[in-house]
Order: sequence, then C-alpha cells, then structure tokens
Amino acid sequence: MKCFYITTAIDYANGSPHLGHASEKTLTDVIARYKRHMGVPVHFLTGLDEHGTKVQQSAEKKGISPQQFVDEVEPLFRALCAKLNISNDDFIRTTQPRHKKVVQECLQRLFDKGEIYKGEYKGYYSVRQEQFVTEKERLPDGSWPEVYGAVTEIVEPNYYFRLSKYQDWLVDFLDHNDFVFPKFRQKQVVEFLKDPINDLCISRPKNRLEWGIELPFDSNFVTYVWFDALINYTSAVGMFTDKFEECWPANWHVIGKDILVPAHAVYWPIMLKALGVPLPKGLLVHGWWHLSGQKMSKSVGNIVDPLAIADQFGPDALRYFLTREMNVGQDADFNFDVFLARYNGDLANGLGNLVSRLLNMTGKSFPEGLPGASADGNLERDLKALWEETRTGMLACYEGMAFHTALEKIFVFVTALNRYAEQRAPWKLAKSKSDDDRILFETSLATMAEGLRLATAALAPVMPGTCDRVYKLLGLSEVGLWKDELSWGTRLKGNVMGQKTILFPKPEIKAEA
Ligand code: ME8
Repeated sequence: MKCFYITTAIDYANGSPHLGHASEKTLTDVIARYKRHMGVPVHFLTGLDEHGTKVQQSAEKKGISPQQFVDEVEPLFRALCAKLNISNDDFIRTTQPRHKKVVQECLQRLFDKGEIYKGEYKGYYSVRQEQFVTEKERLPDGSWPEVYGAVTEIVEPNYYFRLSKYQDWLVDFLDHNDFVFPKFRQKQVVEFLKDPINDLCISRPKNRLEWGIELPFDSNFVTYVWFDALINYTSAVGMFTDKFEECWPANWHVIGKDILVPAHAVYWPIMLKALGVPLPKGLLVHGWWHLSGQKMSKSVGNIVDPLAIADQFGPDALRYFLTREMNVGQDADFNFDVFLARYNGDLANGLGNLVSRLLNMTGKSFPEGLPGASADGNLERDLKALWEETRTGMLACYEGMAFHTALEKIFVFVTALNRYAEQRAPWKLAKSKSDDDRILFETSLATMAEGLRLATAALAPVMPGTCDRVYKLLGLSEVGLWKDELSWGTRLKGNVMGQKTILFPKPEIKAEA
C-alpha cells in the first residue's frame, strides 16, 4: 500500500522552538497517529530550514559559523519533538547532503529546460523578510510596513524562475481541484492570483549571502531560501530515485496561514509543474496561536514559556489543550486560565477521576481480575447507545479535520461514564448482601472499565502516552488498530487491573482570579 505522507513546515533554525511550532507538530502528529490507528502506513516528516540571511545574521551576532549555529539549534527542535511525543519518521535538515543534492538537481534541470534565466534586478530588498518589495507596498507616507524591517535599494544580476508563465495553469488547476483546506484559504489563493505574478528571483549573490546552496550553474550565487526549503518535502523521500513514488505525492503539507501565499500555494505547485512532478494532494492550513501569555508570565512566574507547561503538566495535557482549543484553520488563543480549566475539568476531574474511581474499587474488590457484566439495565443500554453515537461522530470528525469536536464528543462520553458511576454508585453496592446488587456491582465496574477503554482508544491520537498508560492499567498492551478497538465488548473480563493511579495530579499553581 502506498504510504500516507504528511509533513509539517520546516522551522527556521534561527531561534528556539515556540508554541506555534509545538502546535503544528502536534496537529500533524494527531493526523499521523489517527491514520496509523486506521491501519494506513504513514510517513511523517518534520525538520529544520537552516539556510538564509536570518541564520547567517544570528550566527554573526553570536560570533560563530552558521553551521555551528544550526548545529546548536537542531537539538532544541529534536527535544521538542521528543518532549511532545511526536511520532515523526524522519527529520530533515536543509544542510544535509541528501537535500542539497536534490535542490541542485532541481535547479540544473530547470535551468537546462530554460525555466530559469539570468536577469538583472534593480529594486528594494527587505532583509527581515528575505524578499524584494515593490513600490506598491509602500505606506502613504513613503515608509515601508514594519514587517519588512530595514528596506534598501539594490541592483544586482540574479537568476529568475519563470513563475508567471504558469499563472494561468495554476488558476485553472485551482478552479478544478480542492487543493487547500479549509476552503476559504483556497479562495485567498485564487484572490492573490487575480493580479499578475512576477517571475521569482531564486538566487542571491554570494557577496550578500553566503549561507545557502550554491547554484550548480553559477558558483557566484546561492539559492533563495524558499526555493531551497520547499524542496525538503521531496528531497526527504528520495526525489530522482526509485523510492520516490513510495511516498510522493504527499497527502498533506501542514502549514500555518502565513506561509500559504505565495510560498506553498504558488511557488511550490509551479516548481513541481515545471519539473514535471505531481503536486501534493493538499495543503492543510492552520491558524495562529495568540498568546494572552504576556499576562500568563506575570501572574505565574514559573510558566513563562508555554512549552514549560509540557514539563509541568505532561505532554498530553498540552497536546490535549492545543487540539481541543484550535478549530483547524481559525486562530486560537493560548490562555493559561483556560488551560487550567481544561486540565482540571476534562482531564483531572473527568478522565483522571474515572480511572482512579475504577481502580480504587477493582483494587479493593477484584484484585484477582475484573468481573463480567451480567446485568443489562437501562443505564448500561443508554451508555452503549451513547458510545455508538460517539464513535460515529468522532470518526467523522477525525476524518474531517474537526479534531476539537472529536474531543468534545469523546469527553461528553467520559462525563456520561462518571455520571453512570454516580448513578450506579458501586461503592454502595459493594456493601450490599443481596445477589442482585452483587450482579449490579460487578456489572457497573465492568461497564465503567469497558467505557473507559473505548474513550481511551478514541483519544489515542491526541494523548498517546496517557492512553497507553490507561491501557496497561486495564491489563492490555498499547492501543492498536481502531478496527479492533472501538466496539463495545467483553475483552477486559478477567484482566487484573493496575494500582489506583492519579493520571493528572492537581497543579500547585493557581489561576489568577
Ligand atoms: O515559516 N501559531 O518557519 P517558521 C501557529 N521556515 N503556528 C505558527 C505560529 C503561531 N503563533 N508561529 C509560527 C517558516 N507558526 C519556514 C517554513 S516550509 C518549506 C518553510 C508556524 O519557523 C508557521 O505558520 O517561521 C509555520 O507553518 C511553522 O510554524 C514554521 O514557522
């Protein structure tokens, strides 16, 4: 079976990882894990974008070489992946020989086909954005928008890629294909293409920028960083080798909204088209996290960096929050008070409480193994019916990228399980001498355990560590394929349950009132 190939953007190696990087990797990981639970072979790529002016400048500031600089940054990003339990199969760095080789091969092929030509550029250049800017972008008072930083006028020979030649093709392609998710983002691309696009300057003279991949046909130049970076998606899976078709075309490039236009939705499809290579199947574009975190750092001294939350609360608490609070495509707000409310409400009092209640009682009453459910009352039937509904709903949500709603549905079920526990009150039934109560007692624990197992299996793409832990506590190995995991059954009968466990300890810090 051809693999499901999914990628994140490759992060700029000019600083430390931040919440945006964490959330994009988490989102991509949720999809990758979901697919694996569906039995689909997955190839998941993430990595680092290591060339360009910003890296060269950051290295200069530190007084070290750019290579040394990126070598120091790389472990930070790998540590982020490890900390968040990201299941990437590969980690590409654009300074790796496997990548440079493919970039040069692409450039040479395009040059040989006449798709790249030499011209002269006179214009304004933004160092911060590593791009030329046009008069059109000047503000009414003649200055440049702040995002560009310092803008200087330069004249230099450069190489150009014939982007404009493909504009009509791209417009037509977008007219006939769903390429960008969510749909409103594709409309933004179409809107962008209503104005004529220019050819793309894909070189930088070495006297201005040395830190890049040398053009194979002119050693006085290096490659523009975007032209280099985009190719990571193909260089990592063996472009120009026999292996390439095992993964390519990619199923999703997961990216933020800031790098859709023009990089991923215009440059990249046209580069591939000009090379005669199929396009990826889609661009999955997420919104941005905004931090009401300025406030956060003041109110709770120790949680300045949102990633420190993963240290303090566990990676799954952060993964849960990021997935629960972002409607993919829309922006979201990172607010520590909301984080705490989710942690305490959904995780500690919801899932965590269910686990500790169950294990407390099984530990006391059934240390030799979980009993079976021999009664089938209204409460049990209602729960089973709710599970059927939850399963159908959450599967559709996972498939439709509505992960926040999938979680909402699963937690409605978790709440129902806790309510069931309160209604059946097994802690009271345990004290009764009647045979009927004994049967109900056993049934209630078996029902809680099976419900917990199902909720856990459904949460596995989002909270993989916690779910494997709960599965072990239920006497199972890790969560497997969903075709085997999501039906209400009796497989837990006789399993020896684990010791009472607090999955989500109450935090020591308090949210500000
Ligand atoms: O753009 N919320 O790298 P990058 C959500 N190297 N996502 C965010 C975010 C936020 N606050 N801030 C950044 C680059 N991101 C290029 C990509 S790909 C061939 C080259 C996302 O480190 C951003 O949208 O600036 C992007 O998808 C990713 O983090 C890397 O951003």
